[in-house]
Amino acid sequence: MSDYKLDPNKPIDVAEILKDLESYRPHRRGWTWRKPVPDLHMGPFEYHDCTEPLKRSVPLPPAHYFGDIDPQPGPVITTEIASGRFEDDIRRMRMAAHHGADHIMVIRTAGQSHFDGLIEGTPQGMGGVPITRKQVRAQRKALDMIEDEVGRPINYHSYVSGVAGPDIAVMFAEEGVNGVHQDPQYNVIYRNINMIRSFVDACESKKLIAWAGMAQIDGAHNANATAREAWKVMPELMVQHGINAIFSARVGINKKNICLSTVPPTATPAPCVHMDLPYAVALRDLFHEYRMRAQMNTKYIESSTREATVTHVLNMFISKLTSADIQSTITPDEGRNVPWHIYNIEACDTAKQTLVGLDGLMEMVELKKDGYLREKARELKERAVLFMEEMLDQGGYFNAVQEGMFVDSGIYPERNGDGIARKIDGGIGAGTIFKRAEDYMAPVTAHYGYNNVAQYGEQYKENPSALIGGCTLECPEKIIYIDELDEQDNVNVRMSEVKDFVPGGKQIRPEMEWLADGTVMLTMFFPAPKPIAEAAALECAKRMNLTECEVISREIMHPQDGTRIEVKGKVPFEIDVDKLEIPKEPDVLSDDVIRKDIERRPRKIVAATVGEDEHSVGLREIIDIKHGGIEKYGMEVIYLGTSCPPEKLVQAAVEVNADAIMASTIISHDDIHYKNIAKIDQIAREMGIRDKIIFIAGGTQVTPELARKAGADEGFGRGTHGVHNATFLIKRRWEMEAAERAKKEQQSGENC
Ligand code: Z98
Repeated sequence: MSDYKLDPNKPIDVAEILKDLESYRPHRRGWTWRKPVPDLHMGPFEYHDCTEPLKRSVPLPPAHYFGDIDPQPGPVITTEIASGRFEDDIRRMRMAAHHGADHIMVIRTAGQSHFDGLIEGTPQGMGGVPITRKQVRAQRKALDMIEDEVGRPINYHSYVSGVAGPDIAVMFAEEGVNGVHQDPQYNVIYRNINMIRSFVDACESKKLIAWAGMAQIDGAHNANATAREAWKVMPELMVQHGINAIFSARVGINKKNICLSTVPPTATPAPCVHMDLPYAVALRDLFHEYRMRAQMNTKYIESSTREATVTHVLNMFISKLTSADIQSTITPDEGRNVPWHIYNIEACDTAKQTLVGLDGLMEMVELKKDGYLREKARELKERAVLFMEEMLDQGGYFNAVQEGMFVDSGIYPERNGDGIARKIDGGIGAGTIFKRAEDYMAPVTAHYGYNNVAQYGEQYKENPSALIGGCTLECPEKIIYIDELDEQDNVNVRMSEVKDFVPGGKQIRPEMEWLADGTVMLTMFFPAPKPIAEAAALECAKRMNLTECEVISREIMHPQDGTRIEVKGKVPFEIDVDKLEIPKEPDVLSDDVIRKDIERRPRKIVAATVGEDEHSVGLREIIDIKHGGIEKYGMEVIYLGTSCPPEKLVQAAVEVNADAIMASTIISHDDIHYKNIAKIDQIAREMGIRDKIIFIAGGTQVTPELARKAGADEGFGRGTHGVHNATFLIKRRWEMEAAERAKKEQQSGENC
């Protein structure tokens, strides 16, 4: 067994994850909700609806002002990851987990619903990944390690849909998958799978889902994504939710794990909240025993990340007002069909930021109990009830589907006649359902319905697999693990093709979805109408030597005066990491540490621009509190102004007993800046204070090495901020104090 462990300071090693998969067993089963911490104190703040913080994570960008806190909101956060190569998705999962995702949904390659069995091996996917045992096992194994690293369980999820639904459900139960979409209506309506087959299969699938404690999400959102006018199917959506929810509960799934796939039915520029909120309220009224998974409406997703982000935030406002349990973060990638790392992560951050930003909202506001909101919600519920009554009149669900009642774009009871009609005896798998024979027997766990095991003894009724010493659910060693079947299309071949680019290695290429794919995105603006701008953008990308260039987004700034274009393309080279000139990261202490040290030992600093130098702007930036200068830490700065003679600067330092001298010089003609630095050093020596005082020099033309050579303790050039100076002043004083202590100890040693 490989003893590979994730090292927080190293890239995840996918090759290690793939080792010994045949004997890997998942750490746990079942879905995990976040743990609320009602009055959570983090940094300077108190949170009201946040959950247990993570052990390791990447906080939101401004968090460094507040001690790098990373509060985690209440809802589980989903990200949908499936670039087509599961091995690359493993790295993305780790990034997403660090940004707050605890529900990793793996989108299947388009149309896996039509496969009538499990697929083995790990072929490359299109628009998703083929769901196979090896792929699931590898990703669950990686997530087992990632969840230990971040300190929170991560729910792994995919689909139990299609003709092979029950086979997939068994495999998922065996492999520790924690959440699934399961809804027979999806198969019927969108994949034209026979309805009797779908509903019978669903019994088996749901039984397994119940046994493994998975969370289940339904497929109702697809009506939203399909209907010509998505907001008009609201009553029908409630019916679809109702059918799958009660069906699942009857088969035995805990209602707390039955989730409705809810979608705000409108999109910009509709008056979204006005239309979506009553719908969300109606859902909560009808389905208060169940959970809600809120997702964006993918029908209206366009390629603008800005627009998608605002829509996402508006959607989450509804989620917050109506307490969604799982928040999806489906990204504008859906609109561009470019499943890229950065957009998964950005959308997770958008969710975290919005939901934490709305923390405690419901302590301050309340949804009105009467008026438009409640009347509209009631109207929607009534329409849903009428829909169900008509279904009964039709003779039940199957007949209603046959009559085209579903995904009709009229708001029920209005009908547009554009619904999706399916035949009861038609579709894939029609005629494949037979009544179980008298002597039918399947000695397996989590099996639905008549099983004829009592003949061997009553004790087997609850535990049929005891007859064979346990099935694969109890005895995973009975699982037959098949590695790769296709010699060309498999993970080993794909990884060997990019072996020179293994993360952490010597060669690197830009990447958007697959290791070393070389893909970059360029944003451009042209003062021209869209067609010209598009063509010009492609031409630019080509002349920049990018290959496979494609426009992925265009936004009109003005029909004639300007267009914004985003282009993707590939760079035809790689970069040798060893040949890169990597500048040293500036050394900075945290604001807290600096402040505390100033409290311990107050500092006075004399500062001026020296010689005949009137350029004070840079120095003021370093000093002034308004620009984040060193005053903000409580350092007292005695500013002597511009063109200060070196003697005067040192004299002032003596008079006020300063901790440090700060000299700024911009003029560099005849090396006057270094000459003045040398002068200050010289005078300080003559006055006997050089070994007690810190002397730093700065200016746009100052190079640290040359400033030190001229006599300063340190030099600061272009790009310096107050914090860099403050850090140096503190650290140098620590060194001086340590040297002082060592000297004293040595002296007292000698005296003994
Ligand atoms: C989501 N953003 O996951 P095939 N079953 C159900 C589905 O909703 C889907 C599939 C199967 C969406 C993603 N949903 C779209 C209930 C897809 C996909 O093999 O393509 O049919 O599986 O919420």
